Amino acid sequence: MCSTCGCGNTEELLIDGKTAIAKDHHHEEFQSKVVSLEKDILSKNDHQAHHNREHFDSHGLISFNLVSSPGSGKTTILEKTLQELGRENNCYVIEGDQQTDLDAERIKATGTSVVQINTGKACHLDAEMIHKAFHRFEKIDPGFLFIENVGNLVCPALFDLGEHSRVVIMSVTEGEDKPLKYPDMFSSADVCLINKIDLLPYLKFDMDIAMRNVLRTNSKMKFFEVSAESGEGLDNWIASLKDKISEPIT
Ligand SMILES: Nc1nc2c(ncn2[C@@H]2O[C@H](COP(=O)(O)OP(=O)(O)O)[C@@H](O)[C@H]2O)c(=O)[nH]1
Ligand SMILES: [Mg+2]
Repeated sequence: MCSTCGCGNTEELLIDGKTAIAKDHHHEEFQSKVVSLEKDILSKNDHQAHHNREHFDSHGLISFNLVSSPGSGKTTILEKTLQELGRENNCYVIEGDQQTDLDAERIKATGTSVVQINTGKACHLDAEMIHKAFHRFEKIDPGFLFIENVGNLVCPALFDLGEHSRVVIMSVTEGEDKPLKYPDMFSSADVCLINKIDLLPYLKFDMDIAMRNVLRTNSKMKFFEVSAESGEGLDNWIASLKDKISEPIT
């Protein structure tokens, strides 16, 4: 169970394909306490996220929250993106993982300023963690801030970090059905990178079905088909980032 958002508290049983929820008195009382606690946590988070966004704006930073299941390629995409984007732009990265600074080390190797957050038992980053991490950068100039969230398609959907854009990454090895199974993550994002397209010849993955499934949760989603391994498609993604520098921050 997640120690922060209490996400393990909802009990739904699937019996013969139908959802059955235990309805005894104690359960309902417990559920209403959980709901009010969650509302409290989320409204505090939204308040802090609003503050973070103002802070990023005042520093001239465009911020991205990268979310995905573990292993979809968030760090590899970031490494490749920073190698190109970092040539002419200031880039900053906040790394989120339950344990280790392995990803921060990978980002540091690209020459980018990076701060690692270890969330311990928690399965997502929240706005307060980002606020504290942001103050650990020695110097901030206008440019790009990338936040790599904890690998998890569930809880990070609930927590606004103050980002300007939420980027969900799904890789072709995960199957086309993930947007249907984890709709909150896809409906809360505005950009979807479909990664590992170099592996398509070896898989049954159907790109049209995958995109249709994403669009069912979010009809406005903007797609990039990429391979962080071969570099295919990354130029379009990076060009879209460069375009943002000339757009007013919304
Ligand atoms: N074939 C292939 N492997 C990839 C690609 N992107 C990432 N990987 C591999 O997938 C694994 C997980 O990548 P990583 O970036 O650490 O994922 P994260 O957990 O989302 O940060 C690593 O072994 C990467 O080398 C890709 O485009 N194609
Ligand atoms: Mg990673």
